[in-house]
Amino acid sequence: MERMSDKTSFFQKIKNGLDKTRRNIIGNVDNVLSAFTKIDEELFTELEEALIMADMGVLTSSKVIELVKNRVKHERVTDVSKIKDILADEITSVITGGITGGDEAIFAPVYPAVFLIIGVNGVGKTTSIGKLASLYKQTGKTVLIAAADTFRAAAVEQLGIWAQRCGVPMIKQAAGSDPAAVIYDAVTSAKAKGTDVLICDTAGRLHNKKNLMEELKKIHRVIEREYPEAHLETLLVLDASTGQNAVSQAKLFNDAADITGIILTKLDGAAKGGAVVSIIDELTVPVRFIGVGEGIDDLREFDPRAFARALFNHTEGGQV
Ligand SMILES: Nc1nc2c(ncn2[C@@H]2O[C@H](COP(=O)(O)OP(=O)(O)OP(=O)(O)O)[C@@H](O)[C@H]2O)c(=O)[nH]1
Ligand SMILES: [Mg+2]
Repeated sequence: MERMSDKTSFFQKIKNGLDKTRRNIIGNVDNVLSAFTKIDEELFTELEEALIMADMGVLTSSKVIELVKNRVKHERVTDVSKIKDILADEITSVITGGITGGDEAIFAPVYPAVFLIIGVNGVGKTTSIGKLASLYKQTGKTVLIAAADTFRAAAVEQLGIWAQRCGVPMIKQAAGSDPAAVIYDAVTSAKAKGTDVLICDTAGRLHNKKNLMEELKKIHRVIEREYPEAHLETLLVLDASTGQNAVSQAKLFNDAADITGIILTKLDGAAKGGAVVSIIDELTVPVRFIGVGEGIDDLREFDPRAFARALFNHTEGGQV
């Protein structure tokens, strides 16, 4: 459905977006490698620190270095200059590990589907919903949006603008009303119309964290009770530019909601993009979509192989 040039330009956006991250990772690694003439334990210790400095997280950095060490031992590598390629290889294997990827079909395991979009304030939930609505509409699916962030009046308005821009309907109620009631209305409407994808916005901030988590649980229960035949995806939005904070947020939200996937936003210009590697490695749920800008077309399905190619500045095109 997409033209090759669209894919290539999106790939280019990812590559450009990962520029700072790449310089951060490769720069740190180059600094270490240039200080060594032979491969020893100290080199590996410093390499591990370089990855941690690039926000790759302690667990993931240590895992990557173990993989590199094994390769070096197995292949009897003695040349320091070979380490960089091996490192890129092993980071790639962590990024692509366990995820098949490369599937051209747009993500939605079963229709009708409900996407519940959650995450802390400002990460890009509402914007991602606009982009998702457009993406599904372009593939011929019917989409309905639910404005269940009733905490701020402006939130409903902002989502309304996206709905209009995509030409999809939106269910809303007055600001301050019960978000679960909005969801109930939206489910009723989706069932009546036979909508393929219902996408629900939620608040990122309430009076306190406990309230927020309780509200998400309530919304979850309403969808499960009222629409058991729909495939429910709870997608957590994480801002890639916040580095390891994003990993902590995921752990926090996972306690309250059964997260089934991640939407990673703001990969354009994220200096702390090394965290993406640890998000993929440490979280048990897959990254489903990535955002690389504020425009309506700046969200795509995540393709781990293409992402790894973009990270290491390889030139081939491909869907990311
Ligand atoms: N550069 C860039 N900006 C983005 C991306 N996604 C979202 N944004 C911007 O991030 C800001 C916050 O986005 P929202 O979609 O309002 O975030 P939210 O999670 O809905 O925020 P709350 O409703 O306050 O919880 C906006 O200025 C968006 O344009 C992205 O992929 N790249
Ligand atoms: Mg919002």
